[in-house]
Parts: sequence; C-alpha cells; structure tokens
Amino acid sequence: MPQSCILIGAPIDSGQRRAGCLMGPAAYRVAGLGATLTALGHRVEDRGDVALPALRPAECGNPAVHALPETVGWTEALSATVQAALSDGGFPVVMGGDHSLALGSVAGAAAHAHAAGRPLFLLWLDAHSDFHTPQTTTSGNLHGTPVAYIAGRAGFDAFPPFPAPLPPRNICLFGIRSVDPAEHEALLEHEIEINDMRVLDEFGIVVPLRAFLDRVEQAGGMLHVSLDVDFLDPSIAPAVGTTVPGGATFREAHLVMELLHESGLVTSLDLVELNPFLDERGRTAKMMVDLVGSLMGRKVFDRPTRSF
Ligand code: 6HN
Ligand code: MN
Ligand code: MN
Ligand code: MN
Repeated sequence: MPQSCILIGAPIDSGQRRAGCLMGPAAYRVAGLGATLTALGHRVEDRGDVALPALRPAECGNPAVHALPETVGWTEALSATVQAALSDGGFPVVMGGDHSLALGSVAGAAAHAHAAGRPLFLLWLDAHSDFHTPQTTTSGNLHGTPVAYIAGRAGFDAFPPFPAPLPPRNICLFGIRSVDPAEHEALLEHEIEINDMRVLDEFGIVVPLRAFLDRVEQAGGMLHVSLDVDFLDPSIAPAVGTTVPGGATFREAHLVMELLHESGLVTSLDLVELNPFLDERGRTAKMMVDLVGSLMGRKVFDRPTRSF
C-alpha cells in the first residue's frame, strides 16, 4: 500500500560526545532516501531539518550527564514534529542524528497513539539496550537512555512527562549484545521482550520477530521501529561511534525489514547513529537507505511468501 512518507531531519549529536551525527540527515538525502521511496510508489514529503528551540536550564543531579538542556530541547521539538506528521496521516521517517532523538520521536508517536486510542509497540534494533536513566548513566551520554524514558522509568524529571508510557511488554529489544551493569539490573525488573544475539543465534530472525509482530497485530497496535546503525555488523556498517562486533548480517537485516514490510504494521521509523564522518565512501548511508527500501516494499519477486 503506498504511504505518505514524511522525512524529518534530526541533526542531533548532543546525545553523545563524538561529533558527526549531525550530518546524518544530509547523508541520507545524498544517498537517495527520498528517491528510493518514490521509486517504490510512495509519496514523499521532506519537511527539512528540525530546529533546536531556545534552551532552558536543566538539572538532573548527575554531573556526568552531557548536554541535558539540548537533549530536552530536541525531545520537545521532535515529539511535536512526529506527532504532527502522524496526525497528518503520514509515515514519519526520522533521519538522525544520534539515538537521543528517540526520546522525542517515540514520545510523539505515543502521544498520537494515545489520542487515537491505540496501543503503541516499539521494536528497538540495536547493539545496546539504551535503558539507562540520567541517574544511572556512567558515560553521561543520553543516547543511552530512550528506552527507559519510553517505559516510564523514574529519573526523567528534566524532560516533559512521557505521554502514555509503553507497558514493558510492548517493547522488543532485538539484536542487543552490549548491556551495562545498571541496565542489566533494571531490565531484569521489567518484562521487556529481550531478543539478544544469543537468542537470535539459536532461533534466527523469523521466529522471535514473528512472535512479537503477532502480538502487535492482535492488539491492533501501532508500531514504531528504531533502527540504530550498530544493530548491523561493523563490517557492513562502519559509520557509527559505538561499533560492537557480532552484529546483524546484510541478509539478517534485510530479512527483518522484509518481515516488517509483510506485516503491514509499522507506522513510524527512526534511522539513528549514522556518523557520516566515519563512513567509507557513503557505504553505511547507502546500506541504511537500502534497508529502508526493503522495509517499504522492495522485494525480489512480488508474490506471497512460499510455504514449505
Ligand atoms: N546507543 N551503554 C553505553 C552508554 O554510554 O550508556 C552505550 C550507549 C549506546 C547508545 O546505542 O544509541
Ligand atoms: Mn556533543
Ligand atoms: Mn541505540
Ligand atoms: Mn547502539
């Protein structure tokens, strides 16, 4: 089904300390994200880059935390932009920017879903669980916190209250292989669906992902997908500041996207953590665009999946 894709640039790199993610939206445009979607029959509207609003002082009690006022500002701006795109009947594609943008993008999707009376589900494709709070982070990099904010954990007083926090059961972490001790402890206390690499090695992509998608479908849910470049193996996606070995292969990542497309359930998307300064002749940016193509309907043969 053709969608009205709304491209939203989120030139954010305040969620971590390595400069470069702010070039992400430009790299996606150069790599042909819009043209890829148009070629698949979708309407595409590029709403340009979101601007950082005037900053207000913010405090969270942890001196390690980096760029809290900026992160709060981006959260407010992106939440409003994503909510508006969904209210306009669009399919928002947020071009990051580091993963702190998901504090805002998922807040906007949650506000929309709540107003529409539908549950929101979240698929987090990442090497990391991003389940710190501003109090537990030791790096101080707030890109490691969005899942905690989305799940309604305490400690985000500096931020707008998260609209309708997601029940942990509505959150699926997929591909993770780097979890800090404080995140580990907190994850054990929440019923988040954790498909770490150990699970994917044993069961593959299809069984765990279909199980989650079935739950989304049965609940009549909306589904936000947050795709971190480091979900992918560094050998195929080097342009990210937080590479972790043992990531998804080219075929595994495409299979995730193909299953998501076939489900027809995805309603919004983040592309995060691309640092074009670390890329090799644009190959990571092109890889990400290629994956969006599969998510949005490109396939080798347009026919029902075979059953054996
Ligand atoms: N990401 N757990 C580490 C930290 O600094 O808190 C890494 C976070 C990575 C963030 O994946 O977007
Ligand atoms: Mn910075
Ligand atoms: Mn992440
Ligand atoms: Mn990550």
